[in-house]
Amino acid sequence: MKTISIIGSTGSIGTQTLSVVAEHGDIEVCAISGGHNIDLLEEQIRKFSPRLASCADEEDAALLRGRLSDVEVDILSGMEGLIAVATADEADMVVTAVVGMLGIRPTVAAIQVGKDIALANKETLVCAGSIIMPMAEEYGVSILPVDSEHSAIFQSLQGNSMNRINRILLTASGGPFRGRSFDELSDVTIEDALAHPNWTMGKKITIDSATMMNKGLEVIEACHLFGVKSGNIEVVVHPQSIIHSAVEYADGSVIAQMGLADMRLPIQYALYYPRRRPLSGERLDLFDIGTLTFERPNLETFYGLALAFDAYEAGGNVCTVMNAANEFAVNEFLNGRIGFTDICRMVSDAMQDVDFIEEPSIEDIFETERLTLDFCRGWSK
Ligand code: MN3
Repeated sequence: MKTISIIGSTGSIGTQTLSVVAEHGDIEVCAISGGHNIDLLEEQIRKFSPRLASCADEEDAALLRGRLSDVEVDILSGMEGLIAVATADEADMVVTAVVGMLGIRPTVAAIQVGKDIALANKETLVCAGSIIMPMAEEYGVSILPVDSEHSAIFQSLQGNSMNRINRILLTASGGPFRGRSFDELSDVTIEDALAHPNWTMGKKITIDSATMMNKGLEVIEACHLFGVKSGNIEVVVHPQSIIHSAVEYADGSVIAQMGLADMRLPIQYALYYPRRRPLSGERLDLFDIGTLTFERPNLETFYGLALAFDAYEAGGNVCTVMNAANEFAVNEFLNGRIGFTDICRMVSDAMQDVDFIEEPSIEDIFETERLTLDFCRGWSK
């Protein structure tokens, strides 16, 4: 029986991971961590019986210990708790489903004790990919992508270990603002930006999809995961979200993975790799879909995507600056403090301002984050 731990169990990917686990009943969950939603965390602990759980702060942890006095479970909090969950002895694999740079330290800790990683936390690779990937190799751990596009690429690579990737076609839905000009986005509301046409996801990634910064982060994630240069990645806007991405080989053959937009599929593929298991739910009906369409992304409207290509090409700590500024700006937007188009403006300005470090260590990455957040707090249009 496989045993997993999950950091970020109460979020969108975390809850869907647990629903896959519940559907099959042959994976044990030894440790989970959540944020502030302790009602859901309590429910998950009662249902999945992990021996260790963690939440965001000590106040919540104390509350949870009281509520769960009838259950045998250790409850920790904060970064210490996250790392304890990520390195739990019995776990063969850690699902990293937290949002943001919060995932870096626990992911590093998990790799260093030899856990395979089902990676849903793309910010870790965006900021620290050049440290994480060689480290994974050194410790002999597999990094299995959970992001739907990267899972599609990974699935399209099966049986092709002898073949070089010519090009990756990274598909994007285009989000709720596809077809608009940059100026038309200046007064969109939080509700408009949260209305994603195809996928139900957490708030941060939904806003990232509306700016297409998400696709930018995914370009960088793909570069690290699959060892390609950004010049070998083509972003293809595909509004139906049926082709989840594709790989082109030397002979011009393009292998794609298709399916309905259901995150449980890439989650399950990572959990059971290389085996495929039955999964409940609707099946893809091509007659029902009828037409698949493709467009080039508009890099003027969605210049978050252009910024990500720039950041990757600049290298060093620039992706960290971009990511940290974006995390801050998205939060500011969600709290009504800045407008939608300010998100990419702030990110772009931060990328100009923060000092360049050629080969950042993990500590340099956090220092870069700190400097970037300082800059963003003082930012004005
Ligand atoms: Mn994705």
